[in-house]
Amino acid sequence: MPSIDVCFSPALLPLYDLTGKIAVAVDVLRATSSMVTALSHGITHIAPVSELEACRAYRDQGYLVAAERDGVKAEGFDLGNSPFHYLEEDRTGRLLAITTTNGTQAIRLSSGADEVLVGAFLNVGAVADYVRRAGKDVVVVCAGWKGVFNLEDTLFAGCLAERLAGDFTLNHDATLAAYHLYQTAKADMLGFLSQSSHVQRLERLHIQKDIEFCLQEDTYTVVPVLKGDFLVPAE
Ligand code: 3SL
Repeated sequence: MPSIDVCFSPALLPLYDLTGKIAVAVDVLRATSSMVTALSHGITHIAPVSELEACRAYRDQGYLVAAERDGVKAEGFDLGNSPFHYLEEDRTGRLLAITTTNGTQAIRLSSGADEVLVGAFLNVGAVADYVRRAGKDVVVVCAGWKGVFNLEDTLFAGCLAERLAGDFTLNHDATLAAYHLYQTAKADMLGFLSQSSHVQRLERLHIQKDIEFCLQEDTYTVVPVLKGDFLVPAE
């Protein structure tokens, strides 16, 4: 039976062997939630980029360019990092390049895996179906915050573990911790996360509606998969 493991921060990735495995990169608040929303609302592909300048350079090729640092839209970009950028305006047929503080780094740093998927609560059921069909070991790569643990990505890992229980073994300590945390939190995730550092950071920036949106499960069925430098919807 394949297993699901959890890497609590990209800084811990050197301790994980991703060979032959599927990495599910997650940054619930808000990078991977925004990407899932973008691909569900007409963006055709996404370039996840680590550096601001490299991201901005995509504009010359006709891309929308999005950038966030410390929760705030970076100067000189079209968009920041809110899922509502793709809900409140029609972006059909556009290409997107995006760089964020943690999420895009987690995706790039997962590239040693056989496949890199992008997960969020918004598409957790679709991700579960995809990896169940693939039948390979899974590592959830939590984006965390600047190298350290965060609660919201860990809750996603626990939620995915719950969806996969019975078909995947959960017997890694990190997975068991995430699973049990999710059991405690799932009835009221917003309440559970209310004292967490990134929720407080986003609330200081008055982004409450993004938090509530990103904590919804199974809104979308798209599974973004990294093909070369680009995230595209899985077939
Ligand atoms: O760290 C990241 O990649 C972002 O998702 C952070 S924020 O939610 O846009 O502040």
